[in-house]
Amino acid sequence: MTFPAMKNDLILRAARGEETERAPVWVMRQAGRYLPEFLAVRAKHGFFEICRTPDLAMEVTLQPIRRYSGLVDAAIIFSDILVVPQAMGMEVQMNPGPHFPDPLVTPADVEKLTKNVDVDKELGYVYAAITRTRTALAGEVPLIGFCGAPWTLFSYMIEGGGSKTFQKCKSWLFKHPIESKALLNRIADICIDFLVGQIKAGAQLVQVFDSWAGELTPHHFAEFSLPSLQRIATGVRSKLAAQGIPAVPMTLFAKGANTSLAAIARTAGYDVVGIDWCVDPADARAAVGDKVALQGNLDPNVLYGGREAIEREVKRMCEKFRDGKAPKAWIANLGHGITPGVDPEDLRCFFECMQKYSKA
Ligand code: 1CP
Repeated sequence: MTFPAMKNDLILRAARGEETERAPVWVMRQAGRYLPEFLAVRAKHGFFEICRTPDLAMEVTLQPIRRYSGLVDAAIIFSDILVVPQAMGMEVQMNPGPHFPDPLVTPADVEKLTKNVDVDKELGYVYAAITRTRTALAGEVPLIGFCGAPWTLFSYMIEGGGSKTFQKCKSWLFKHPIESKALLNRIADICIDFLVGQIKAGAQLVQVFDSWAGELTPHHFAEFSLPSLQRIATGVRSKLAAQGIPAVPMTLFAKGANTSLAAIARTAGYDVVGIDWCVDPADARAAVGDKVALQGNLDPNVLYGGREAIEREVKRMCEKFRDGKAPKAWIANLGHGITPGVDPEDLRCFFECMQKYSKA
């Protein structure tokens, strides 16, 4: 497949560890609920209908790129991490949060999952959206593909939706560790094929979201999440190599796993490590060393603090990431997804402040 030449590859250079003339910036969940133009599309279409209709997914992916043209350095394909459990045969509704009518209750329920999932067939609609969107982007910014981490997907598949306590999925880890690990690996294998398919379709960087990593003790993170994250990084790279396809940078965002950053950088095998706002960028850099780029980490709630606060906090963040002698490969972002109530013009202020303060 050939695509238009890139006019802005800042994020790809930073992801490969290069210090860039200014920090590239994008925002997790940038295509979504805080944007009136997204809500207008959403009023007419179901959530998964948008995901499954390449033209709609493309339109929503491009919305923040159009609105913030010249200020944002990457697009992320519109989809959801929960398309993987769907591909494995589970029903997922969005009303308004994710709901699984028939979650996995005991390890025997794993039998209900589809055996030998044909990932390319089940999720080919994501690939179609990626190819179309990358073409429409015309090289303006790179396109990011993504999937959920096995631990985070495991939690949804067992809890049946979002959770505050994670009681059900954690009791699996204690009572059924062997079956849990088998399921985590099974999810990882789907993620590998899914990410390889996204890369073949045109994704130029891929991110794995382990949104609930911070719910685990560091030793449980090391035992149950990290091995499946490593499996994904290794599996994607070896499958690409076997097919003669050039590798793309891989990002891991393990939210809340701040005491595991050193282990992540040492063993997980990702090029970029995302961090949330609860860790100081200088401490994160000390933990990860000089082999990876960092991504993050403004508290998303700063976007509710008014423009003076936004400017002050962006300036502080830029100083922290670009301070001292440490390597400075850095992709600016929030420390988690942008939330529905943010005024899009306040997000513009965030992007403008980044232009002002992030020059090397
Ligand atoms: O009705 C609606 O419009 C639903 C809102 C919505 C949107 C806009 C959901 C439901 N998902 C999305 C899109 C989405 N989800 C993207 C699109 C690309 C982007 O702009 O970034 C991405 C990357 C995701 C990833 C995602 N989904 C994560 C990982 C990132 C994170 O924020 O931690 C998670 C945990 C989900 C599950 C999910 N899907 C939707 C919601 C509301 C949730 C979270 C629910 C919960 O708190 O458990």
